[in-house]
Amino acid sequence: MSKIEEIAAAVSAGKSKVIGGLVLEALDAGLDPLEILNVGMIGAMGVVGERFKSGEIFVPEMLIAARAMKAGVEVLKPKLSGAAKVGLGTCIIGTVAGDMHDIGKNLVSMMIESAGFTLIDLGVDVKNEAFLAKLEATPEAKLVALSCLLTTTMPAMRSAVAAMRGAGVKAKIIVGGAPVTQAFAAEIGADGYAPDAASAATAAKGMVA
Ligand code: B1M
Repeated sequence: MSKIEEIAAAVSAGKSKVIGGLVLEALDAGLDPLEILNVGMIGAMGVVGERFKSGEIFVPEMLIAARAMKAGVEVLKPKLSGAAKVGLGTCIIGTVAGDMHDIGKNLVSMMIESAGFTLIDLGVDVKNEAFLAKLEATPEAKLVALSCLLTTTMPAMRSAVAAMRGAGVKAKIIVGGAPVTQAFAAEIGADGYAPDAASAATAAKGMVA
């Protein structure tokens, strides 16, 4: 079994205690941190999702796999995030109301922060009122980043963008997450969309330039 396969197996089996060591071994062996993340960890979460969909595993197993992924990302973090050279302004990020998924959002946070933004992370299940209150308290914010992982919370994303537009928020809005598409982003009036964390950082930089 290759090191990447070992990492993927540990993530999908939810082995939080061993994942850090495996990631370190993979880094020591010269493997690319992005390959470890994309193929080893994100790939494994895809498999976990498929197993859940087919009824092979249930929510607790998804949860322990998520914990293992988070433990692995912690070890990988220093290798993925570079030191920001410029201050691009403040970005407020959150997963929309009703949605508890945060692994993708956390990766986006990490990449946006290392691109040079000051990050305010409101966490998961963020209600429109919480976004608006933080925007009011942070009028200098240049960007709002919204994540959603469920088709059932896509309406909450639409509602969040509408609430911000209704309140006259000046900050640009970028959206993303597994069910979100460029077409949906345009339809709900977001300023930007990105399919993954690395392109979210690139898009974010372009949006405030
Ligand atoms: Co959930 N879940 N889950 N889950 N979960 C999915 C999303 C699902 C696809 C699984 C499946 O059925 N195949 C499915 C959604 C189906 C759908 O909507 N069509 C699903 C379901 C149904 C549910 C529940 C409803 C299950 C239940 O209770 N019956 C429930 C909902 C809870 C809620 O939110 N209200 C639920 C719960 C959970 C857990 C809590 C157990 C756990 C989350 C733990 C956590 O996040 N702390 C969990 C997990 C782990 C998953 C899967 C297996 C993995 C998600 C993940 O972290 N992926 C997922 C299946 C899958 O993704 N294939 C699944 C890795 C992560 C890096 O990817 O988040 O997509 P992702 O982020 C990507 C991109 O999307 C993008 O960048 C990242 C990559 O670089 N991105 C952005 C994300 N946000 C962005 C923002 C941007 C730009 C890009 O700009 C701002």
